[in-house]
Amino acid sequence: MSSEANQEELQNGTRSTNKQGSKKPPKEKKETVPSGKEVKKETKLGMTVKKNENFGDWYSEVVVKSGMIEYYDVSGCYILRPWSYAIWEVLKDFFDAEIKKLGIQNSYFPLFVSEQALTKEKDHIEGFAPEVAWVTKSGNTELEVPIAIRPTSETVMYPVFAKWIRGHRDLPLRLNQWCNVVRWEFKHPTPFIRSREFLWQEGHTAFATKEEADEEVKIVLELYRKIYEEYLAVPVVKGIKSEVEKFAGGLYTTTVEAFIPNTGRGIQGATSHCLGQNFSKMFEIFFEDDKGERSLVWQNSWAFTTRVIGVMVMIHGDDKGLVLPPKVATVQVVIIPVPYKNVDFNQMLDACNEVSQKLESAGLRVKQDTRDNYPPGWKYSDWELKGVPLRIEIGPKDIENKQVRMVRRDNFEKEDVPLEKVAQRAADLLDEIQANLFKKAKEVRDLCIKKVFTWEDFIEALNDKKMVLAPWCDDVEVEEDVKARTKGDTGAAKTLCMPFEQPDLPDGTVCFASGKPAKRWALWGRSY
Ligand code: 86X
Repeated sequence: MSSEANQEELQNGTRSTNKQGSKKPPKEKKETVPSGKEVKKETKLGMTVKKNENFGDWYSEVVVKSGMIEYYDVSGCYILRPWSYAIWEVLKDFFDAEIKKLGIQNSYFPLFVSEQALTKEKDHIEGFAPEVAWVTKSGNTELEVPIAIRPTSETVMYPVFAKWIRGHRDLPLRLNQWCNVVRWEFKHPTPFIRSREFLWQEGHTAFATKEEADEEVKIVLELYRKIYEEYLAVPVVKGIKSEVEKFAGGLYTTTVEAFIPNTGRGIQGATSHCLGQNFSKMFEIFFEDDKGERSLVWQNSWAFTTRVIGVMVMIHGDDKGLVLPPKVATVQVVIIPVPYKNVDFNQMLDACNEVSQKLESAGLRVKQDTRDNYPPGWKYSDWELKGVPLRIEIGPKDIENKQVRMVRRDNFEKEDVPLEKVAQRAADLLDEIQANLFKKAKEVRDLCIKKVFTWEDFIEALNDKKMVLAPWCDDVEVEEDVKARTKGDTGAAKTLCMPFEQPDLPDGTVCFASGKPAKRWALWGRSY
């Protein structure tokens, strides 16, 4: 992977050799120089791995070289650099404004959980216990009692819910927090997709009635769909999790499921749970209704995490690097002057400034790359690597003709646009790029859903790296059985969800796995 030195160079623009245009630059390798010291050779700046040839390496390379991620010396932890953190901020701003409209308030609860609180609710914690990280020392002194770091905040928040909720006037109680959580995963870590520390929002709400809770679950899930489809241009399937796959502590779990065609794996995008009264029983969260009767509250919880960024990278990235949907791109348009030998560079800069101002006035996020120590071609590759949706080139001919050249990152189409139309055309092109990225991703995704009725066809589709939509009896034992029968080195198949949008299920249709009467269609697949 890229050396630290190179990342620094990308940032500071200090490199002057090794143009990206050169066909076969040296791969990173250690060399012994006469002094006997090992010297790390410069790593190539552009992408060296092809998405379809080695997807895992391609992903690692693209998140680092685009400037999204820096590696860190604690396994499973990554530095989110401005190039990725800004995407998180766009999504955060959107979601935060939406939940505030719903009457949900932000708050902040502590990072640490006492052992007593964490283990109060044993069934919920049981399977997760190995993932909990503990603080056991301060300096060299053992703590009297170890303190856990939150893997999720139910056990932090619900004891105080019990304290705050007395009567029906205290309801609904609807809180959210933006924070980090730590889960000491042992599966292979992947930036954004599976990390030991990640950022999320977690919403925790309490209602007097199940109907209110049900309603909120749906509304929040729709916000998650919008994050994926309208911001990240990633198609998702909305649905409900099976008994096996739902959050065990809750009543039911709804989900948005994405799919990564290169690996043939589904990936849980975000979840919105109705917890029912399970947690209110355990944490004794009662309220007195208007008739003076004591009842348990109905609760929900819901979250989306920095994983969304990884899904977006996997879906849209290509052999040249990152491809950012305009709605989340920090820089939507990059302007690059294309000077020729005898041309006054200041005149070029004036032209760039003029275009930049037009675009900024139209509300677009613009960057001028006027570094004079890189040739234009090098800059093109650099911004392609970083995924900027639209490039504007301005050369002497363009200035003469009162026009600019626009080049799309999604399909590399070029067009010349008259100066007086730049703002409108750039805005329109960004909309087209956003729409096109979603359309292309959805076409590919739709081709990855195979509808089957029999076990043979199910296995065939699965081995063909597809998701499988199959009529199912919805029995827990049958899902466990399918898992057991598909267990291999690529991982077992499970239900991703039962889509809300269900195809017709004619009377007499039987389950693909058990032959029992089918109750509904379920979407199956291998998954992350
Ligand atoms: C499940 C459930 C739920 C609030 C959400 O999905 C939305 C936001 N929480 C989270 N879950 C755990 O409960 C859990 C608990 C422990 Cl102790 C752990 F180490 C890991 C966990 N992972 C997931």
